Amino acid sequence: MTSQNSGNRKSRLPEAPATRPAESLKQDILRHVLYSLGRDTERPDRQTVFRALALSLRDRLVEKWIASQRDIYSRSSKRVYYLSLEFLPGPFLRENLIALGLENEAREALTDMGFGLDDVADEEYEPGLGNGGLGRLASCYLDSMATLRLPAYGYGIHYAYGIFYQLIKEGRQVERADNWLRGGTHWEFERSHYVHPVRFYGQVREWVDEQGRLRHSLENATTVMAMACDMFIPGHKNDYVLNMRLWAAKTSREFEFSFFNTGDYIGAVEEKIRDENISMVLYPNDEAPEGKELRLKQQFFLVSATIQDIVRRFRKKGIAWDQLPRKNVIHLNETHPAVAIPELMRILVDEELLTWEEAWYICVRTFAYTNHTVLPEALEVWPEDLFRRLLPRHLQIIHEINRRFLHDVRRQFPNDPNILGRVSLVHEGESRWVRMSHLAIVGSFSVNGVSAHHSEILKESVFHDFYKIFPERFNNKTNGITPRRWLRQCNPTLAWLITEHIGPEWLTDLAQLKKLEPYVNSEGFHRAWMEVRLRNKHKLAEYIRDKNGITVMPESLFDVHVKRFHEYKRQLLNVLHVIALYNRIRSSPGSVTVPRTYIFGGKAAPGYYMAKHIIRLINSVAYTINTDPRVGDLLKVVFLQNYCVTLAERIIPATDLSEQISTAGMEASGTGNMKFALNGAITIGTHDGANIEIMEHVGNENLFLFGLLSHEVNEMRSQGYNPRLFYERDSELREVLDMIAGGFFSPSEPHLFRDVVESLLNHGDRYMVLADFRSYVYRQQDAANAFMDQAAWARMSMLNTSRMGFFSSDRAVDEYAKDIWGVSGV
Ligand code: GL7
Repeated sequence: MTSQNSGNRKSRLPEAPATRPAESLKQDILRHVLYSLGRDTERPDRQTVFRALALSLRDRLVEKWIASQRDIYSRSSKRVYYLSLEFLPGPFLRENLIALGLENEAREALTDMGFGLDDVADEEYEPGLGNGGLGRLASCYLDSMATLRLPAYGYGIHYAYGIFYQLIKEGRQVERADNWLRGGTHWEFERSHYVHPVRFYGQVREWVDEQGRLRHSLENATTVMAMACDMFIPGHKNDYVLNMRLWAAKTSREFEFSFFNTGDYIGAVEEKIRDENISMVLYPNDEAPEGKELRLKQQFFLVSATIQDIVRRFRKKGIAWDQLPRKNVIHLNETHPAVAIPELMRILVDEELLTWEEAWYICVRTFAYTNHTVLPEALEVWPEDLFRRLLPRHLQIIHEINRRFLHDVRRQFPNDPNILGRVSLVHEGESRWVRMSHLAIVGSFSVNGVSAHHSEILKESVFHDFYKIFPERFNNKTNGITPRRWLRQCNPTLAWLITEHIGPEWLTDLAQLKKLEPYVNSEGFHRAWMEVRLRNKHKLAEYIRDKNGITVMPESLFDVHVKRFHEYKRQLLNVLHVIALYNRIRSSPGSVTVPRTYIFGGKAAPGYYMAKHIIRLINSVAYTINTDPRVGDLLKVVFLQNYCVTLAERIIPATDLSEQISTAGMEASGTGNMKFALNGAITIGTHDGANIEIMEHVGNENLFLFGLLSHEVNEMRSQGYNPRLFYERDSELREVLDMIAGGFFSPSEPHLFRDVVESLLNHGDRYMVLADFRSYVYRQQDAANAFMDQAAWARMSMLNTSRMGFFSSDRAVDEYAKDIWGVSGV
């Protein structure tokens, strides 16, 4: 239908637009197929169609982004800069279509061209520019900042290689490089003329200028250029788009005339390669920094380029420096970008010639810091020598910050001389280390943890001294997740069912899910709810059959443990229980009545021996159980390789039981726990991180908590925890451990897993696996019993979803905006 043939019907029908949105989208796709991708429009392949669709959406995003930037500028709003070494956005296509309100149009346009939207969307390869929860949180927050129309910018690094691709080969994790840029990028704009110099190494020159001032400058520095790559993050149907700016390293040589004059061509090219290495690869260590020079370089690279961008924008305003904190807030996502504090000091003191006091006044009103972990090995420190070599001026500035800080602390606590050593920014012992968390706390006006429980632990133990010094800085911001991706997009049929009953407002006001509660007693709603969930399980079962060749029963209890592999997350505790169930099935076949499908997924840091070994153990156990004819359909164990955002989107909507079983006091918050509960899975978990708040919201009767509380963990440790006692007292546990140690699951290498058992029995069981085993087994039995009553289970599931409104990242970001950043929507 075109607008010309409307004739005299025109008066009766609403005016049709010149072209329908679906038609105009189709024209754009075809135009990009031809002119941007250089392909024949007659028979484009699916990948080409995906790219052309992405480019068509980018066109729409950039228009809205320009308009949003103009809005921010004309209102002279205070800006938020969110600095993070990691972002884990996941695939963009579906999310952008939903945000732009173009899903149906895209489906129609593609159908017209002979393609299905789902197939085309599956062509997208996600950028894995983060390790896990911390990076994914940053992306959820950008989504919410855009939806709340905040004047915000995300800043990160454009790694050429993201988190490795995980293969499971013969039960073992094998890492492959993740060449996410292989197919080109379709969402971003590379700003090749938009670069900032970043300077490392060299020596500090001290000199006195004509006005008699002591000046510092860096001589013989190495310069690398940071090039901006911009990706757009749209708010939900609000025409507002913000920018995630990722810096890619480029050699400065190409920007210097001298490049052409050096005789040493190959030498120059080698230098180029070395410089551009800075943004080559994301470090794959979750919660345990590697301490490599290149990593510190990456941190400074992000910080220096970003601060230059911030300062450039601020200068355009032509207002005094002391207004900087009134117009800007810089948020540090963990300590990774904390070198921003001495970098801003350096610019203000060395380049802008402010006094130290003036500069410091500005700094501590500009920075805010979020802590995401209390694991001692994850608290970031750098050897002072390395710092001195790479960032000599910054180390001097850190020393001066420390000197003044310790001077104040000495005055505040004259009777506690030991406090100085404890809070110093530099750890002094046999070797000297710069403590990044201390720098971040001293240089920020706000320090927050990521769940109520975690924030208390920060105040009571990890940062207790700092809490005494700066009590007003400490606060909590419980994490949240975006309901657009983690319900609407990943579980469209459930989302549709919800919208059908309570309208679509929940998408931007998740507390509205409460309105589902009256339906909890409606039989029709029950049925529909469980049908959707079962359909999701069927789809996952198909995926498992395709990928792993294992047939699982969709009606069985899907018990899911997906997240990074780390001993504190206790995948080992889970597998001990799996083995216990297996033994029960073997010894008394009638004793296990609820068939279960165990699904594991997650990556281990490539150098983390025990985490990788546990992956191997799980795969060995899976093989033994899945091939044992006595087990049949009662028990299946599946390890899905390469857990990532895309895979999470498949698994979460199909989960019945969500495993959140970290040692109490060790998981700062968790966000996977929220994604599962929002989609109607029931949690089995410990009293840790955000599990506690989930329990407070969904009700103790709608999840299964177990195990030691964090103060009990500490008490047990300080009284001398003896894991052997649990082994000796519990015959079921003993049998399980003896089987592992005796090679039951590794008959060709009987000693293979002996060290796993030894870590529990002879090396202290740092993560209290044995102490929690029995209560975990009991709670698992409760879960199985509950699952037998499908109506009651459905009720629990619906109540979980309906009561998860608090865990929206919109709520979390709104709290950040009001309590910390002092900004509101434009
Ligand atoms: C983490 C915490 O471990 C996790 O509990 C939290 O939910 C997340 C986001 O706040 O941050 N800290 C951390 O270093 N990583 C996390 O996932 C990698």
